[in-house]
Amino acid sequence: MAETHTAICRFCHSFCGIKVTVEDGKAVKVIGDKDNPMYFGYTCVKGRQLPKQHYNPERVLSPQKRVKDQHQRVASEQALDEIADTLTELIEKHGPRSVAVYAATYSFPYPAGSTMAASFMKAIGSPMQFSSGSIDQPGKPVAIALHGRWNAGPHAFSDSDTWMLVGANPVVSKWGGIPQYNPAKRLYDGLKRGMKLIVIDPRRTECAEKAHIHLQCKPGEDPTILAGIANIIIEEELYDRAFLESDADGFETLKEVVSHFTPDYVAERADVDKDLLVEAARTFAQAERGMTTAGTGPNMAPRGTLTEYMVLVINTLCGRWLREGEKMPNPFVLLPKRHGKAQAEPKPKAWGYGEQLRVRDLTDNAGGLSAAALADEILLEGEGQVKALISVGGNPMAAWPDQLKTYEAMKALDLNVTLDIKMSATAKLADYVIPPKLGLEAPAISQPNEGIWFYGFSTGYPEPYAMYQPAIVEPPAGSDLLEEWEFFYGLAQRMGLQLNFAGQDLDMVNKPTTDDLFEMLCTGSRIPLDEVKKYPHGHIFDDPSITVLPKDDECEEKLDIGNEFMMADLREVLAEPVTDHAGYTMDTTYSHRLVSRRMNDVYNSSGRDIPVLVKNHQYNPAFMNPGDIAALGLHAGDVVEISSDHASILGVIEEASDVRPGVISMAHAFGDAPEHDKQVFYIGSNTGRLTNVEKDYDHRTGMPRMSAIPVNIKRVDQSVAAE
Ligand SMILES: Nc1nc2c(c(=O)[nH]1)N[C@H]1C(S)=C(S)[C@@H](COP(=O)(O)OP(=O)(O)OC[C@H]3O[C@@H](n4cnc5c(=O)[nH]c(N)nc54)[C@H](O)[C@@H]3O)O[C@H]1N2
Ligand SMILES: Nc1nc2c(c(=O)[nH]1)N[C@H]1C(S)=C(S)[C@@H](COP(=O)(O)OP(=O)(O)OC[C@H]3O[C@@H](n4cnc5c(=O)[nH]c(N)nc54)[C@H](O)[C@@H]3O)O[C@H]1N2
Ligand code: SF4
Ligand SMILES: [Mo]
Repeated sequence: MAETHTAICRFCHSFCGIKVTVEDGKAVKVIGDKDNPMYFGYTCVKGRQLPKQHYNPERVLSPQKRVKDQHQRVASEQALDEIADTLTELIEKHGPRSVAVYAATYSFPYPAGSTMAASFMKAIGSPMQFSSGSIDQPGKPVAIALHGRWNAGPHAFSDSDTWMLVGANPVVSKWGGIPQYNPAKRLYDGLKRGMKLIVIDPRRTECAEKAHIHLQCKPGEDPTILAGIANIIIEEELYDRAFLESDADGFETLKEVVSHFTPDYVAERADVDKDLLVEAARTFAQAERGMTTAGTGPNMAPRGTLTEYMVLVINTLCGRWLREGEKMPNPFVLLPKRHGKAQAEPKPKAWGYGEQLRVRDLTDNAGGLSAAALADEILLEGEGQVKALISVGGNPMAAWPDQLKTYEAMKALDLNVTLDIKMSATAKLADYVIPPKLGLEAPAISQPNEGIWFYGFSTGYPEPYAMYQPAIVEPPAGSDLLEEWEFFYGLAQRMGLQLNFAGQDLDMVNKPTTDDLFEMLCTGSRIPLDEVKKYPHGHIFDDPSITVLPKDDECEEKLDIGNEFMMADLREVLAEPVTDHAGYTMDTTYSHRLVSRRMNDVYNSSGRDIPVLVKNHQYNPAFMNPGDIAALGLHAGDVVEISSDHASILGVIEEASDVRPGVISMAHAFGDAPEHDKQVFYIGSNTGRLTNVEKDYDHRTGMPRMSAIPVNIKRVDQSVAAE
């Protein structure tokens, strides 16, 4: 018999409200839930494949242990016993720092898992906690630490009359500025209202198509462009003088430094039309409301922190922060009530604290310990060497920069454990693969999408929305699955550890349920979880009485738009020769710049085992401008070698008139270990291999150059892709 349940899609971080048809205990169909007040019935092609994901023949349904290069089924109890023993031994011999956790993409939708992983690490005393956020946009939190956070938050998208997207494509990625909850509809509504969208991107993206102004710039020149925009705003006195006087420091310093970024200089350096640049600055600054936000593109190009800082500077110049008496767009639901004040918060330390990594003088920082240094930490012998790695919902072999180094690191580990649903490129090298329950098999809460408020600015639900979902189907018969939190709890039990979860000591004898843990995560929430559970379609728990409070009398804190480190970085940019196409190293021996991008049908390395999602592309094409392809004597479908100064990968050429000349646009997280390179038409290739983690990296966050990578392209004998 068929029944319908509402649920939260956890294929991606967007958490769409969906309706799932369940027949004979199995999910058979997913559609959008029109009664959901946040998503209005939206789903994407990935979400509609949840049944295929859950019942994928390739899905790992019981723990796997590697015995002489073969993986064998092992009972979860036994896997936990053995892993706990090995960890105990390693900690006794090498200390707790020898154990590292990498909590990645699929930690986000499972907050009990990520919190339990952190509790476990605390209990063993290891500071080596890494997340994929550190190879994503670590410059965001670091820039906020330097500039300061406006306690009440930014202008909302819903009543803005302009928005500027810098290297983000939210319509596809559900990230980067437009609230990621049916962003296409939100953008459509905004444009209909008259919103002026500005996009800065070397590609004419789905968002750029809709933009009032598109600056199709050279990649890697975002600090230059944003400094140029700040300069125009200052020169033309388009800034919010009153706000700057009351709430910002550093105006005169900023003014002096950006004065060198004249429209002529920026136009030449970033190769954008000068008049269009000036129009972009005016359009943004002359509007009443709206933010500038940046995505992964410029964050992965050199100087991501500086880009994020200049984004904040432009917003502050224009006073785009909520003021006293305005309605708080989202005072939170499943988190304690947020009653913002119209003031800057005290600035936390941005870097130089906490754990010191053994390479590149990196420390803990507001963006977290750098996962780009984790392979080094595994390979570098000596005191403190990382011997055990637990990856939670991540795929280092697909996603870490410098894949060949990562490959060596994965093999060098004494204990390599991954919690994954499939035999990923990382799982194939792991000692243990622990498969978890999937999204429809375990309860869910929307709380993580509230929590990302603290990660960036202008992220998270634009209204106080929340939803809970119980488990709606049983895992496949005969499977032996652990939720992510159960894995860490099971280890702790065996290792005799007392875990503290979200501030409370856990009962280490009587195992809690996922719902118990959710209750703990929601302690002190503005709306009790039980209340949220009453609304199967999700609900907006509005309270118009929650308005922005006035500034505290004693508050002297200000936003800093002339931070000394960032101004020094801008001066460094100025000192570079204009002929440099993309950042640090003046090098004209490379003809192209490879830039990052997302593809709609897959999610990082996920989705490639689901036929409908790879019907267009099993691989990640090397998208290039048709003019460039012709100039190089190439044709669509040709296999080429793409070489950086660090490594080479194969690519399959595809024509894309939306890509700027001089640029190759290619998605990440494809490919596998080097012995599979020839299968480029089936598995694509790994762009991460082109990155050198030791060069052109951000000295505060460790973020290496993962976009705007100088490369050369060479046609190769097509038989290299023979298999
Ligand atoms: N060159 C280059 N490198 C990049 C990027 C880039 O643009 N260019 N982007 C970076 C960014 S932004 C990020 S966030 C990282 C991503 O880095 P990672 O998170 O390390 O990579 P993913 O491919 O998302 O890995 C997710 C893994 O989780 C598994 N999985 C799927 N569903 C579940 C589940 O329900 N539970 C569990 N436990 N596992 C599940 C998938 O099978 C997959 O193996 O990559 C970064 N690397
Ligand atoms: N369908 C789908 N959705 C996803 C993902 C996915 O793999 N597939 N991944 C998820 C993840 S992990 C994340 S972090 C988010 C990221 O979300 P976004 O940041 O929106 O990611 P992209 O869509 O890649 O958009 C980045 C844009 O930056 C541009 N770009 C590249 N280099 C530069 C540069 O130097 N300067 C400028 N100005 N632009 C540049 C690219 O052309 C691209 O259009 O998306 C998430 N959503
Ligand atoms: S955007 Fe697609 S994959 Fe992401 S939550 Fe929504 S339906 Fe699921
Ligand atoms: Mo990401």
